[in-house]
Amino acid sequence: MKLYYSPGACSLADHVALHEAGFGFEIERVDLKTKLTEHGADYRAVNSKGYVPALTLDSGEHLSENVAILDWIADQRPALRPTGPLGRTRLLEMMSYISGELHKAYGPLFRGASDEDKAAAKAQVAAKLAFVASQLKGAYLFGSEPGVADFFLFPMIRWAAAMGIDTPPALTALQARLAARPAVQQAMAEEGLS
Ligand SMILES: N[C@@H](CCC(=O)N[C@@H](CS)C(=O)NCC(=O)O)C(=O)O
Repeated sequence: MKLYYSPGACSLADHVALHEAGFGFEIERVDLKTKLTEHGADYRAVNSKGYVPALTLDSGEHLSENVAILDWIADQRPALRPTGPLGRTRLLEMMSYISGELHKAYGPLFRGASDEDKAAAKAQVAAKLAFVASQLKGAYLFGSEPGVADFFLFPMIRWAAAMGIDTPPALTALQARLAARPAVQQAMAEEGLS
């Protein structure tokens, strides 16, 4: 199995999740500007959308989209998702929000947007982080143990801190708890972030 990533990008969520799940896997860095991997291969042959993450399974099939990859990991390791009859549905509900609303709201902050547009984007991100914080069911999103939805949040809370965006204390605390976990530290070290 191989994860294609860019240091500190949203692919960090999948990197953490794979370590938390206890999988053995390789990683290959992608240059998001040239779309070449660290071995000089054309990343578009793996993911024609050109963005990270992508996960190549042992079968040779490629998965893309954080929601799909994280859901697949949780399917292999159900301890990483909420329980109960609506457990998977609640997980997809939260991860769809993180992907389609929170992640998307960062868009102008990663592009050459005007100062006005960047300020508006920061306010949008802060509001969406506040909504996510209001959904915590304990120390983590779905209770006292972390799961794939928390790992999805991890890079986004890091970006908020780096960009000086207001982050609810509950999410800052969640981030600190995740950062102390060996799987997170391993993923960070492998991406050259620590
Ligand atoms: N919907 C995609 C979005 C992935 C995405 O936006 N990845 C960013 C890094 S966080 C990227 O690779 N951007 C480079 C590009 O779009 O060219 C997902 O959730 O997997």
